[in-house]
Amino acid sequence: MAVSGIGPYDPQNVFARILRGELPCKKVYEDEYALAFHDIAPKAPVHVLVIPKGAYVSFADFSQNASEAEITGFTRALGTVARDLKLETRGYRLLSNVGEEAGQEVPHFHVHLFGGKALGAMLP
Ligand code: DGP
Repeated sequence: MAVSGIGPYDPQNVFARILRGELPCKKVYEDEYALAFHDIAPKAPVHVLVIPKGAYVSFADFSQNASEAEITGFTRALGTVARDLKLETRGYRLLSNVGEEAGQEVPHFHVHLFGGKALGAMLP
């Protein structure tokens, strides 16, 4: 079920549990600010989720409440993951669902990184 993109952070959400090492993930990148791992149900040949280490429900929360260091560090990590996965030549897509109407399911801010095929026109 989709979640609200704002509101209190649930420390038991699956990405919080992955960050704490309580659940496994196929990690592709980690630094002080971000963790990136393969989506459990990939929608493209490359489908990676990039999440901040801080406790933010959604982009709405992160963009307003994260520190400048966290925002910079996370943004830099996103680009680094795309570069490390060699997606820069052919291109890639970043997407973040925020809240119920966007279909956000996991209430820890995450950016989907898609690539590895022609992705076509962006749909709403
Ligand atoms: P969203 O709808 O934007 O909240 O997307 C959540 C994504 O998270 C969805 O593509 C499936 C993925 N996902 C959910 N649970 C897990 C999990 O336990 N491990 C991994 N790797 N991905 C998960």
